[in-house]
Amino acid sequence: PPQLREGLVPWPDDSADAYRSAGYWRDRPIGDLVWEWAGSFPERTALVDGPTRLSYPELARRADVLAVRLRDWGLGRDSTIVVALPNGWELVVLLLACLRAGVAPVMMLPAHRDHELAAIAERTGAEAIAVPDRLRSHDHQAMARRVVGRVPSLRDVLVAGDCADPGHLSLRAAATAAAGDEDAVRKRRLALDAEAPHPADAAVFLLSGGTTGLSKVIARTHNDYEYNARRSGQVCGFDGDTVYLAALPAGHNFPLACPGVLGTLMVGGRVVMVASPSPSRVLGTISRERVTAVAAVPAVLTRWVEAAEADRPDLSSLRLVQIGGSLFTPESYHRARRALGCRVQQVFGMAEGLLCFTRHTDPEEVSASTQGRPMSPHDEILLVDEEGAPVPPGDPGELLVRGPYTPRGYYRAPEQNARAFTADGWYRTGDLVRRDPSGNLVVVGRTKDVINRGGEKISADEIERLVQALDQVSEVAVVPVPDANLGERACACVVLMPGRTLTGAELHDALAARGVARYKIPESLVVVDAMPQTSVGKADKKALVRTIAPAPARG
Ligand code: J2J
Repeated sequence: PPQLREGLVPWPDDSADAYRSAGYWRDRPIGDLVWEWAGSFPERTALVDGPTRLSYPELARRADVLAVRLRDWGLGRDSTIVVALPNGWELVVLLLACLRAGVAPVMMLPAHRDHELAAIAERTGAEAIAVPDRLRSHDHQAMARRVVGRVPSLRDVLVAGDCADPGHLSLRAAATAAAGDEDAVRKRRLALDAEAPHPADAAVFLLSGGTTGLSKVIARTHNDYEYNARRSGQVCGFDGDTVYLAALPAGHNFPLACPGVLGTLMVGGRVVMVASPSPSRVLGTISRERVTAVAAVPAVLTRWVEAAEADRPDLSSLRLVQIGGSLFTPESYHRARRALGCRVQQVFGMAEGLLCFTRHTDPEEVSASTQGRPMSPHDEILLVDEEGAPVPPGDPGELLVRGPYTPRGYYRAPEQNARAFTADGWYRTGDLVRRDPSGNLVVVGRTKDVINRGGEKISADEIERLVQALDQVSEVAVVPVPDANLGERACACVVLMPGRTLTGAELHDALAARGVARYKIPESLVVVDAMPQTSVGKADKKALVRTIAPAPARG
């Protein structure tokens, strides 16, 4: 039997047994399902990307052809590849090929740059990196080449799109190579089945929103991630008539499997991929492809709602808009309901596992003002105070969670695990939550030091380390400031070295030159004479936030 990767933190046996006997864990690699879908839905379209339309059997054939090619390229059951592709059919075929071959993809974003790609490739020991050719004037191939030069484990660059460098491998050519006759297809399938990965092994790696400078990676196993997609599909009413639009970057857990792409394919629905969540692209695609379900973060949804109010596009096919990732107000909820004319579902989720959804049976008020409740009967949640003691009912507390799709530790990160997980395996979410009388959760704040920029999480510590390294800077603290469009954005507060200066533009250029993803670069800079300190001698971020964004005077 295949070995599990080292560095995974397994669930204890008694929990694993309980999840198996409840039918959550099925002990089948997700890649097995690809041919099951092809058998169950031989006539249906699985995937749409512009003019490309792939049936379920075609998707299965392409996944297998590419899986064998991955094997030829030396990638197998122990391998990891970094995937930083935009939404498109190549991303889905590569994901399924990886699941077939047992190669674990690290789901990253096309917005990531040298700094993030190198750190994650290093942490996971990735052997290859998959990138687009160019995107919005950025040369991803050249970037990938630089990253390969920096990270010893990295060997190959896989390119979706035009493969300019003869040393790089063309994903498109590999995935569209002829599958051969029925016999060839069957032989290939059997060969891959014979070397299927272990269902308790990592199926995909997801990035954590991150609270410390070291990037954390979450290993989601075949068992737990299949259940994640299947159960969320049940809760959200996905079925063969579902046409799911993947508009958020599919490297995110939400559009990938909550229920997302995987949850749609599992039930014979149709996935439509768009490479950008721009309102014109999204609303036009909804009308044209008769989309029934889509996920968004509040900052993105606001733009869709504004465009829908202005242009009155045909959204009659739409039945469900899922909204999650950052704070969503009841006002925004009601406005979206009116403008989109369909069900709006709040989702409070995390790449670490736990998913909470409002249900279609909930009263309107609950759907508008809560972030839902856990999807699995076996999700255990606990709200605790600063000492770790349970809070009285109705009071806010830090949310701790355990369950059948919430792993018990990060991958290869024992030190961080000691902090992020309790001794008995609870994951500390860093979210402050209260339970309302309906039993649903309301997110009221957080204890973790992150900036939630329109749903993208930025680790304050990670950016502080980068800014601290600049010669001009003596001390730095990165804090969230309110932003009308994004909810919040990052502000760097710095104490300068004597006689030095620093402008926002210089800070931006310095971090961009280090290959930091643009969304993580602080958009504002405040120079302070001295850093306010807490009683334990750390930067007092609450005081900083008060000084840079003074509360409006009450009249
Ligand atoms: C407030 N904060 C929220 C919400 C997540 C579905 C939906 C979202 C994510 C996600 C996801 C929130 N209101 N409705 O993976 O599958 C904040 C919390 C949480 C963190 C997780 C999914 N929904 N959040 O956002 O891993 O702080 O996942 O702990 O990116 O986002 O971030 P992430």
